[in-house]
Amino acid sequence: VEASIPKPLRETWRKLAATEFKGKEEFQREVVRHVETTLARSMYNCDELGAYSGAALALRDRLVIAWNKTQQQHTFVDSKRVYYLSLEFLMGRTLDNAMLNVGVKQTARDGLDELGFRIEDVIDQEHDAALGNGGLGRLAACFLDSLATLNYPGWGYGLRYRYGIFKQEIIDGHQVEVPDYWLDFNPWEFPRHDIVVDIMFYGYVRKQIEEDGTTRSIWEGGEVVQAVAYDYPIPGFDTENTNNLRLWSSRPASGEFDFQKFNAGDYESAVREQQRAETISAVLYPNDNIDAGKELRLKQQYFWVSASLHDIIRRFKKTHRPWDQFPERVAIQLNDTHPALAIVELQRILIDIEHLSYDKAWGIVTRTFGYTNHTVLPEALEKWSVPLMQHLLPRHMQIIYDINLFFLQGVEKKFPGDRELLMKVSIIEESQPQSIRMAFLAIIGSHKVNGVAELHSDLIRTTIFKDFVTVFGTDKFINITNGVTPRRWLHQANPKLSDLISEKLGGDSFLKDLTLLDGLLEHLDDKQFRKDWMDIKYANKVRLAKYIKETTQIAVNPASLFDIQVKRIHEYKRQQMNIFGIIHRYLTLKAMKPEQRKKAVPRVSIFGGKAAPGYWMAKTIIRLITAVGDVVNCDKDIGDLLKVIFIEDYNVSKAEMIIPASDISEHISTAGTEASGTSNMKFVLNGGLIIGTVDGANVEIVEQIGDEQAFTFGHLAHSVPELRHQHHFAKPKPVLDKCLKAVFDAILKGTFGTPELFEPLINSITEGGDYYLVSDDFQSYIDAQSLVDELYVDKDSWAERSITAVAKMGFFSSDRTIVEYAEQIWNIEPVPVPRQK
Ligand code: GL7
Repeated sequence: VEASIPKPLRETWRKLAATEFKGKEEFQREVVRHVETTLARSMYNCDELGAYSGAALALRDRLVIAWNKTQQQHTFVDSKRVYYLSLEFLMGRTLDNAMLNVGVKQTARDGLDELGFRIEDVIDQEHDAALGNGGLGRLAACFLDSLATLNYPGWGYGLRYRYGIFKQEIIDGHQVEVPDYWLDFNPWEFPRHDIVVDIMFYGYVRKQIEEDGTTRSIWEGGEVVQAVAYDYPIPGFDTENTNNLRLWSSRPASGEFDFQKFNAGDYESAVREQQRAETISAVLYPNDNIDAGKELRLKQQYFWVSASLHDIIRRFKKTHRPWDQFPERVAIQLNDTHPALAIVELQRILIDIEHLSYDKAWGIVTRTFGYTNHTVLPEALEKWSVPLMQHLLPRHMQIIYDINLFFLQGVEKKFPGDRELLMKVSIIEESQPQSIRMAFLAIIGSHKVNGVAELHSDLIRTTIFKDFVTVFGTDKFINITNGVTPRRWLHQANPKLSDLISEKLGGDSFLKDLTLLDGLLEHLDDKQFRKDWMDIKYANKVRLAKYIKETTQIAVNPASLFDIQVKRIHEYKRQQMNIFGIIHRYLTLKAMKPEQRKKAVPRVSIFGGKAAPGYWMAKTIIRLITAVGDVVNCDKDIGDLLKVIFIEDYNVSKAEMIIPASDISEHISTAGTEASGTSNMKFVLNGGLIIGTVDGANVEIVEQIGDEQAFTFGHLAHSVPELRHQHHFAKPKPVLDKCLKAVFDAILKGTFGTPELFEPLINSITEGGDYYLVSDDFQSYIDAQSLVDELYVDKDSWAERSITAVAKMGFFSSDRTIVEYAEQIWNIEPVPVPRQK
């Protein structure tokens, strides 16, 4: 408040307030001004990167005005806000999306054109903000877009990693990781050097008796680092509302390095301490659905959670409300268990610093938090060792014990004598050493727990969290099915299709109410419309084919069926089954007579995705894909009938080009393993059909679009445990499916190079219990693929399926998802910012 300008002077400010550029000339003037002054370049020295920088800075000025207004409005209305805590925000590029959201892309296109630049080339200069691994991180980014578009007061809180997810290079068929330093020039971030929070680690806890006789815990003597805020404006689509994403960066508490040490000549150790602090936010852990349990990761979690909570509390305190109103002003969503320490940290602040009673504090905590579970995979469920927690955060360890004790006392009261239940729901696992089950902590500290698709939410209620349903009842465990933002994943990624849909529906309202897509069904029989629809698909395939040619030198025919699987490489996602299927196809084609081959449907199988650097089996899968490509792509018998492509360094901006080009995409995880999947939604929204298992959100997609529009196969989730059991105990081993056996024989014969490379992959199926049930699902997969070939021949009915599918995708907008979170968990209302005339 003391920083605000005195009332009599405010008129002057208002007169001088920054304004938004309105037309082309104003935009151009801003671009040139930024190129010449901010960047100190000129028309003799302005390449595409210069043009990108100028355009980004011009647009950024415009975003900032709306952003400031939004924050002022939210403070003025004093509405309840939601804070989305996520260790990952996989944002991708900003310029194109921001231009479309604020409605200035055409202005910018014309303006840049006259300055000598093609807007597509300018957009292409931007480095992806790749602060995430996969679906979980991209979901957070879609949620930010929907929160802003729907005018909800919602902030994201995360970490400003210096290195995002690594860049993947494929060298001699192997994945090689290269660091992703993305901060060189980043016009989208605003350092807030005035928003700094001290964060402590280690130290000890001391008990102190107060004058009134109560004892207090003092945590002290630890190592302090500083968190500095960096803000990113998040513009909504077709609204003034522009929200904030705040990312924390770490630095030494002193700001500089230790001058005493420096002066004493110990320069190296002074710098080392500085680096130690900076290391906390240096790098994103590159694991998707795998918990590695590293100390630095725990440090990251506490650093981020503590900084965010201090910031949230500071904002709340400005309103001078009593503490019990905190949950009416603040909702905090935990994106997976990564921020679960926030529960403990808020409890600590309330009792140790604000001196609330334990019970009163705990009531506030549990009314504030909601927890989203994103996986049932055992290897992904976070557990922290008790000794590590004790060492790093001694006071938090005490509070976790207290939370557990009071919780277990409540359980014991409700279920007297049930010792087994107590063991099963205890936050502390009696392992060697003991460990903290973070999911249990998150459940106990939240008022709602949600899964991310119907099947997944059912599974968590009946398997991993079933004992908590016994304790808390069913109402606490809800489902909110994931969604994707149609702005980025249709309008931005596939402008031609978006335009055609607008033309048919008489406007672009479907971009804010995706259920309007069902109006397309009226045009289903319109021959010209079908043709236009398929022409756009073809054009998108040409765009991708061109990219493939440029990057791999392999020519693919855009008239072929494009079959795409792009996602993180993981055994449970079963890229190995896809490549085995391709080998089967190859062997089948090779065995045909030339005239028979002519009838085959030409196919391009496209893969993309990163393997976690330490995930050796995933890397072996990549190796096999590239090895098969090397043989198949230059086999003269095969020609255009089959091509196998691995696209290097799959990321958000590549997804925007790849997804609109699919005829078929693969979502073939073992039933019960993929919590939701979100690329399945993106592909269908762009008119591609899916081949998939009865897993994750595939189930609801098929329910919505109709099973004629999808190719499902494989065993169901409820049969999986029994099948695994059979694999484990079967003696003698069951005979392999004969097609799969032929595939393995070909690999072991050396058809794709050194067989030893690939033996572990085969052994995990033939000897290792086939945990992901590749052998059980293979035949059914092959059959589904044959049906794909069969139906693809009739282009007209294919077009009908494609249009029908898109028309029924309205449910999968992340806008619908966010409204459900807002109503069922957060209890927040939209606060629109009045539009500028
Ligand atoms: C994931 C799930 O694996 C994925 O199915 C889901 O779509 C996504 C968003 O809810 O969350 N869980 C997870 O740990 N990661 C995911 O992508 C990394």
